[in-house]
Amino acid sequence: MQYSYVHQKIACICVGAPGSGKTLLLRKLLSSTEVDETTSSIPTIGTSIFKLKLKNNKSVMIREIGGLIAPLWQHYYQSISNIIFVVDASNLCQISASGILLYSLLTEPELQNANILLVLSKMDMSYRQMRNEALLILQIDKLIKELPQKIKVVEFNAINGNGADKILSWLEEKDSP
Ligand SMILES: Nc1nc2c(ncn2[C@@H]2O[C@H](COP(=O)(O)OP(=O)(O)O)[C@@H](O)[C@H]2O)c(=O)[nH]1
Ligand SMILES: [Mg+2]
Repeated sequence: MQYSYVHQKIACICVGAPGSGKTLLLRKLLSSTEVDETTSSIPTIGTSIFKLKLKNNKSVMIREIGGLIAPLWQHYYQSISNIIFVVDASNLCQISASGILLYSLLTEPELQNANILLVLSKMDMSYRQMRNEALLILQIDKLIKELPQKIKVVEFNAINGNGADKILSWLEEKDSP
């Protein structure tokens, strides 16, 4: 399934458990203006598309796919080379659920050559020990060593936008042919 929008192909998807922070992350990347943190966002049912401006007049289309339709994610994998996987670093109770979603995504035959950006979100509500714990539970070091995909980890705080520059640089790097 190839989706075309304004003559541009979607090459990146943003996935993660419900409430992990995907919509707020993409909204924050979309606009450098402050996002009102008191507005609670509505869980994404289905998918939404974000067009982000990159350097050199380039742009990238990113499809957010809600965690509530995780069983349907696989229908959106075709021609996807970059995946942003969001994990809520402030909620370790949900981390194993995220792990299951991440592992099943990483074993998809269509995604063996994909670049994965693992975003630890809500870093304003997390702390170093929790972040380390999250990476340990997900066994990220092992995944990086043993899997064919290139996996990069970044931390993100939607309240002050810390980490947005790293995510944009990753998108710029992966977008260039
Ligand atoms: N404190 C804090 N809250 C966040 C952050 N990112 C998301 N949230 C909140 O977490 C909830 C779920 O976020 P949302 O982006 O809708 O998650 P999605 O279901 O993955 O799209 C919302 O109430 C957001 O305001 C963050 O970095 N810090
Ligand atoms: Mg959402």
